[in-house]
Amino acid sequence: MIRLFQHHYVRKYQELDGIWDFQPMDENSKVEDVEGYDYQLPVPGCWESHPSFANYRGKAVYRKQIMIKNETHLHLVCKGISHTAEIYLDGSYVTTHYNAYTPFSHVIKNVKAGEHELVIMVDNRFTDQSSLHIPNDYYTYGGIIRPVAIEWIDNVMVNQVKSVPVNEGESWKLELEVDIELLENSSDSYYLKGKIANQSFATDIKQNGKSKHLKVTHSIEDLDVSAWSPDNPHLYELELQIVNKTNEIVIDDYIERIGFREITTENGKIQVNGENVVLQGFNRHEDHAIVGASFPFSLMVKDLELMKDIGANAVRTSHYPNDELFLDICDEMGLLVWEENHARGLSLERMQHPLFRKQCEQVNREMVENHYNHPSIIMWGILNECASNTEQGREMYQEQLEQIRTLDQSRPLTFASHHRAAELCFDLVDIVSFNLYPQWYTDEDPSELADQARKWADELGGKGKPMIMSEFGADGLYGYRSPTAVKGTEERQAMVIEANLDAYMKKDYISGMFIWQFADCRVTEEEWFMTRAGTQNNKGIVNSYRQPKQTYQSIKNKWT
Ligand code: ADA
Repeated sequence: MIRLFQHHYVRKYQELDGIWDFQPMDENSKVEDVEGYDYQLPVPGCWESHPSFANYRGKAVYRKQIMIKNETHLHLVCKGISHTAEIYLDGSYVTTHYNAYTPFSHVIKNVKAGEHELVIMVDNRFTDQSSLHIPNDYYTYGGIIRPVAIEWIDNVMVNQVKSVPVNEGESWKLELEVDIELLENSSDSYYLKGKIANQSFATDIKQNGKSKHLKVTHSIEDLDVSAWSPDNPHLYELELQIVNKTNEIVIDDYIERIGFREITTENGKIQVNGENVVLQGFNRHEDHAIVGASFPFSLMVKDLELMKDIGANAVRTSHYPNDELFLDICDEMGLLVWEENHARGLSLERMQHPLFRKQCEQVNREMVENHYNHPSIIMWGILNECASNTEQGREMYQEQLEQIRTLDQSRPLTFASHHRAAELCFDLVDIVSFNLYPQWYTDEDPSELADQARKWADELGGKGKPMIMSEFGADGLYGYRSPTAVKGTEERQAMVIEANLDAYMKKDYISGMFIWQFADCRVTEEEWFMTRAGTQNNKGIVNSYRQPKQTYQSIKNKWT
């Protein structure tokens, strides 16, 4: 399932969920060298779910036959392939994409009627071409982990939509920026027709010389709509159509769901529609013992239902952009989302990887452009625990924050820091966030440490800005119970989390707290097995099958 609602009524599309042919490949071989396909694997899915590939790190090919009834331009939409994809149609190279966690698409022009062979080569190795997927405290799975779809496109398509809701007192305004792509030169002219709530509009699409991308901006005023909020997450369907002026035929359409809300950070607090909110939630990896990083809809809902049951109102997509379906559910359930770009714990040396800047630029762009319209996303985060304590690191933080600000001026920005007094980048963001683990990695008192963190924030460029405790928690090995409450027991985990929550929930200057972490997750064996019992990060409040640990109930008692 690609979205939670019908994304097109006019544009024909087909999701390619199903069984694909699969074959692992030798490191040095090429797609054309593959002689036969011995396996069949589900798409979407991680190859680790198959008994023969539970631990496979390498290259592999997926193959699917597709049927095209009439010649068309084919828009191939991939929501996430882990971590590098090389795509071929009928043996011809189409495109390459790096990064497991961002969607991408590609138009293949003039695909003839008949049967075609779609082949996707997938690589999850940690090579020198990868600056963000490295051995880490989470697992880089392999495979086509999120849905793939093909769409039939005429000569013009809606490529992207950016919508910004603006509160005008009695009513709302929706500012739209629509990117339209012309695939062929044609003498036809078009207009854009739209509909939302009680309003319809039509506006000209001005062609400008040879440009293939046309921007249409339009404001829809006086919208009589109910605001989106965590308690009442009202959503409205925005329907856009491209119409041929000569014959009034609708050539393409695009449906998006809009929630009317504004996010601000004033007086040291975070507001949703002017009302202060305190975020209480979880850091969540897209990881599950059975499905790895490839979540079916029902398991996404399950995670969010568990979070709501505990009394959470927020989730941080640590440490990468999530599947859009998850965001659709958050929109519908009223969860507040901190969506984060992809990076965890990169030293300055790692940030100086020759491809780091380029690969981050791409993740940031693909994250913001594709997820722009989700009302649930209330802030963007970047570069978790990287080298924001160095001058060279600061330059890269600045560059990325500026990039995101250019793409989106409607949301506050943050990053999670563990550098304490050595932090150099708090002046660059709207919200300051601390990853500190009192009572776990240190013996510090959570209340005193929070006060100290507020002082660091104030002294280091974060004065007057909202502050979030973005990570705290403790290991709790599921089922390990002991009256000694030694580190690693469920008892100890519950004590640590309680002590942290008791401190943070009393502090007026804390605008959010995110427990590390929602569920246990697999970590990469290389470099991590020695510090992670069972090659897992065991700080989940539920285990990797979502069975609750002791701490579940104690958090729930505090949050509900
Ligand atoms: C860090 C990091 C997390 C995780 C955590 C831990 O703060 O951001 O990804 O590794 O520590 O469990 O130690």
